[in-house]
Amino acid sequence: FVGKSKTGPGRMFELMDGFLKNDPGSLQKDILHHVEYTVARSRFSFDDFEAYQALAHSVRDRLIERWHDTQQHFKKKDPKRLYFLSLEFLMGRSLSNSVINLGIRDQCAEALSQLGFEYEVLAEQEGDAALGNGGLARLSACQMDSLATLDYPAWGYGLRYQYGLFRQIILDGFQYEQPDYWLNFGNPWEIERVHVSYPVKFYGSVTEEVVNGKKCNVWTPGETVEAVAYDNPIPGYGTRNTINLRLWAAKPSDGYDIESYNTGDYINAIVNRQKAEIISNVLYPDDRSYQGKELRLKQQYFFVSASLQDIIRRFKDVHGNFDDFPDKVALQLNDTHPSISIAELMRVLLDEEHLGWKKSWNIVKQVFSFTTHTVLPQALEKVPVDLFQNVLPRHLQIIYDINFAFMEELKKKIGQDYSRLSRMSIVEEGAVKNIRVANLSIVCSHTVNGVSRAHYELLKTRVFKDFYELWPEKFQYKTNGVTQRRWIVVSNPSLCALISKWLGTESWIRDIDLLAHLREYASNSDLQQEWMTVKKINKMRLAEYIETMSGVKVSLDAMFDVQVKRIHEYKRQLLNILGVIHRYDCIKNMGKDERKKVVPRVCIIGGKAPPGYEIAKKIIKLCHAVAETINNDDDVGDLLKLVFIPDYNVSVAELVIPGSDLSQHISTAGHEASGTGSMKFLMNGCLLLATADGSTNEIIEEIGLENMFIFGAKINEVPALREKDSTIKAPLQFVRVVRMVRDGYFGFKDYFKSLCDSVENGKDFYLLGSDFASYLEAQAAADRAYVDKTKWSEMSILCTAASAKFSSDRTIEDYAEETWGVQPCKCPF
Ligand code: GPQ
Repeated sequence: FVGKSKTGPGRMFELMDGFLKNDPGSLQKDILHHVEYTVARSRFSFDDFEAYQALAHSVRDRLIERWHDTQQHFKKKDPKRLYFLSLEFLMGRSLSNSVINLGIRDQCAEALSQLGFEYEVLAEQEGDAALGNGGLARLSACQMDSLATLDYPAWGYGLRYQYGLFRQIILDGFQYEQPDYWLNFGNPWEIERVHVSYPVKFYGSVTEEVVNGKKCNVWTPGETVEAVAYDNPIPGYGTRNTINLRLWAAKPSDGYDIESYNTGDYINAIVNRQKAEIISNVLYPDDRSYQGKELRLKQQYFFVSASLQDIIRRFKDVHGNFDDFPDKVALQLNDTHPSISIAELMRVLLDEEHLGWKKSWNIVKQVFSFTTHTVLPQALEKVPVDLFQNVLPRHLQIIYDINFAFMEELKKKIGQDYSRLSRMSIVEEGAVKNIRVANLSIVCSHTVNGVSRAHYELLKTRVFKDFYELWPEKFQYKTNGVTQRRWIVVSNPSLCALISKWLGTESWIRDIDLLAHLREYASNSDLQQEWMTVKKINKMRLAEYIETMSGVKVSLDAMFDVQVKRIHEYKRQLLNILGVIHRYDCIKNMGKDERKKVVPRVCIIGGKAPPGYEIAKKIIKLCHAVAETINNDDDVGDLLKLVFIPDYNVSVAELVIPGSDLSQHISTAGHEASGTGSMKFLMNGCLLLATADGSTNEIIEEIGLENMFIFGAKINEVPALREKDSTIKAPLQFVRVVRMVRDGYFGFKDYFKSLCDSVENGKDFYLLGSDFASYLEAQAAADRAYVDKTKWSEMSILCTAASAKFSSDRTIEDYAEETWGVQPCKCPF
């Protein structure tokens, strides 16, 4: 930056007065500047929210500097870039995370305190960015943090929904959904790029034409919508690298419809243009059940088309032809949601770049990698062919051509095995013809990843068995991970300080393997005492929150037992509630002396039910009905409380997880692809009560069965148990607690009938009955362990020490090396 020209970057830099400074005094000046000129409030009078806005803008300025330098550096080096395509990113709040990653938290706190504000109070002013549903979306967010921290030249691409995931309102114990118009109060973390915009086309028809003496398919689209970029800087920790999450918003296109103007229908013409914005209006709240809706397909194509135009433009800025494309571009498909990008890239190379089929296909099959996040068949997307034909006629043709070539190749390998051919075909035949998006993704990607080892085994042996047998080398797994920056440093500052004190360094925040050294002190009574003090502080925060949200006073001496995640039958929140009823029933039947031995519990459940999922909504109501009975029973008092935490989201998780003693991950074995909540609890020294499902198997390897409470059928036992289910009887305790619900002990007898039916009379698909006895045993073991405070604190320390493997830093390094082939590209400070 030491240019000599008066107008060159050097002079510019001088005028800027160099980079922004991070001492409290400079921060204070910047904050006041933003109060006055950005927020436009007088410096004599501004409230907490306005102070938050000014602080956020001061932090954003620092992000922008780093973001510019990073992009400049990437441009200069032109490394292979990773493009992470995802329809969902669950970022939560940005302020607290940014100040940690920029290393300016304490300076900000000091600057604010001199101005009469408290940093923590301001951080609470920020609403969540909830552009995603659950685990899948939060995983994208954790991975972006790791990509930035590890200096990878990566971009995230997604949709800028105006309405994020609905807010959950509980009235009389029932869930209601309220729109989350999150942009209401502005969003200082995004930068609108009015000049970065691309037309995205839909509908229309395809005709065969001769262009330059060659037969071509020409798509004449029927609608054009403009995609405008909104950039969200993602800072790395302990590095200058700040990468970009580019989200697209739909705007009416500049081209106008002459027809309607000619008819003089000016008002309607404008109204119709406005309809374009619908595409990016709202996030679909039902993950795991694909509905085949037109709007969903349009959302998918919209963000994919804009992203690819952007990626190809960036590539072409530097490269004259497409030969190097696979060496410079890695496209990661986060589940099948962005998979239409396969057909889109093929279309661009064929119809716009005129590379011919062979060359185009050769490029396409080298750039895509696909990660699947489920084992549930209903979550595998299938798009009705009629819908496809209408919305994206040219893409459908291309998919048919890809499928034809694939079927021919397959026939050569396996012969005329028609049932296998039809199972593997991208096109599902039947009354309604469908495109199987997962099959398309597997056929066209160089790598298919599962999200845990157990998931990988299921992919190989069940879900994608045919494909595994054909291409075993394509299949891999990268066990999920979460970022310790958000899940320890941001959300549990006291634990963070304690860990750094005992390890004698803060390096573990970047180099997570160092955490394992905590093992050496796990039995040290000083550490144990300090550790449990930190837990107590976090339990206090959580108890206050519970009292404000639900009016229930809970005892800090009780074990805080938590299950927070989306409500789904396979996750078995119902098993948890039935377990609570059993505990209640036991206490009620105990004599005075027996009661003295009871370990007091606060059972905490939280999570949203997809709006159309009846049974999930009934589970929420049951939780409230049971809580009402138990919490108002003076006979039970502090021995047992049940609370439902409403509107569970990322910021609520940041409060709940550090304050938990025990957490439950109790899906029917073989149903949770990985699970990532467990990893956040583990990092925070919370013991796990879990089934041997998803990534739990790998957690067991890290920490040992003796430090966890594992129960229930194993993955390979489940199919046989299902067969047997109608003949074997569920244990008596199970029959009894279900009967209590059925008989109206907690009211709402008719309403709960179908819920009871779903686990009885041979219909217990998720095996609550057959796992019940072993669940209760695991709970009893947790009670026994909790009584021995020394033992419990040692186990808690061991949990954190064993969590290193489950950092998203490890996941991302594995992806970079084994799947994407990208190298770090560190921006000099
Ligand atoms: N997951 Cl398919 C979601 O959160 N939403 C989805 O639509 C699908 C998967 C979860 C999955 O259930 C968890 O087991 C994983 O840990 C998580 O994705 C991230 O891979």
